Amino acid sequence: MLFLRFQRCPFSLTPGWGALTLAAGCRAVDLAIIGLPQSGKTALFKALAADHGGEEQRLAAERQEHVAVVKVPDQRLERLADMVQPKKVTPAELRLHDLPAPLQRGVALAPEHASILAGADALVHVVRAFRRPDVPHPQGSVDPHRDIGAMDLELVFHDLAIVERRLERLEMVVRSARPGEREAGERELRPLRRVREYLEQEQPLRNQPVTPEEMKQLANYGLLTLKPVLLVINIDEADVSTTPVIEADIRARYAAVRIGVAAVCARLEADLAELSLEEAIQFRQELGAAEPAAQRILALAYDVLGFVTFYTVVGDECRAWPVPAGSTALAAAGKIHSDMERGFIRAEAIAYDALLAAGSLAEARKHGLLRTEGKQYVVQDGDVLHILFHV
Ligand SMILES: Nc1nc2c(ncn2[C@@H]2O[C@H](COP(=O)(O)OP(=O)(O)OP(=O)(O)O)[C@@H](O)[C@H]2O)c(=O)[nH]1
Ligand SMILES: [Mg+2]
Repeated sequence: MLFLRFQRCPFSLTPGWGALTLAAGCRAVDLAIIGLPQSGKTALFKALAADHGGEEQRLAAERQEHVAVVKVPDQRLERLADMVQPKKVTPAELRLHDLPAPLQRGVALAPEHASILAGADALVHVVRAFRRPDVPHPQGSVDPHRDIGAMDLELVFHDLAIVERRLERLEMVVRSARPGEREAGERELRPLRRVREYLEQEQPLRNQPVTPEEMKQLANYGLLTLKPVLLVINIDEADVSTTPVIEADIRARYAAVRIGVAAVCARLEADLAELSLEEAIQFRQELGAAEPAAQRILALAYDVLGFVTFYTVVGDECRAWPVPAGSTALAAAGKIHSDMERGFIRAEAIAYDALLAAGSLAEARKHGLLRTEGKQYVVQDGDVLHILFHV
């Protein structure tokens, strides 16, 4: 049925396109929350996931679920929706994983936790800064800088073990390979040897000069220090009024490309997130607490991924799509639906600002503002795309 509709009308914005978009089976963007025992990982998870969500989220919390899908705050999408007035607005989503077990040298992770970590697009590292004598710190004292370094070292050792195991096996294969096959093995060995050097110097890989080609070769090993990280300093209730100062200090020390920084009192935010929005606003005022944190932290987590967002306005839906920076129009089409990738003809593209200035898609089209782009076009952040395809 869908097939016929697309064949007859591959070029127009029919509701059929919307139906296809909704059927998208694209991979979620995954964030794994890590940190020392009792640093506040679950509290942060609740703060980000509950979001004044009412009964459904309360039940999920009661079931002690450790996975939640949350929406990425997006002002551009809101403005686009104001303009288009669609029936449905679908923001980009992040899937949060609250990992119960800490990484510890010599302690094997349960396979399900290991695969969540390996598959995560970014890590959210919760660092304890709250003081509470009744919650003992595994190191005996509260020291965020020590803990940030210690976790990085755990991640480095984790990666080094993976790289050494792989190198050992590959070197054996290469030694006994025929000359023709040896070259392929050598190609795989090269980036592994290079990153081993960094790891042996206890350097996380996330900010080392790794070429895109090497990045591709290393992508399947699940190396944790290669992933971007958001450091979340979990501050004390008594310190919430100075959140921006604490955050600025930590940012000056640690923020970099692929390293984001936030300060938050996770337990307070988790408690507030369980209240209705009105009650939470009132409590916040009484406590002199900082701005609501969940939206800010989710936006920071999204930023650190280094993704670009493109938008589709199709049928009754305005939707935001995250794709890694540098993705082509063809990859963007595949993100929406595999049929769109398979039958890709071309894309019509307009920058978000230009569309807003034009006032509507129809006006933009009338004034020739929709560019025609091919498969290899590199999607720009804020592009509004219309994929034309034929299956
Ligand atoms: N005062 C204060 N207590 C907190 C804060 N965040 C967490 N806690 C408390 O610290 C304890 C541990 O918090 P969790 O969120 O369970 O920490 P976790 O990292 O998930 O712990 P594990 O999963 O056991 O490693 C709980 O008693 C929390 O109430 C905070 O921001 N302030
Ligand atoms: Mg926990």
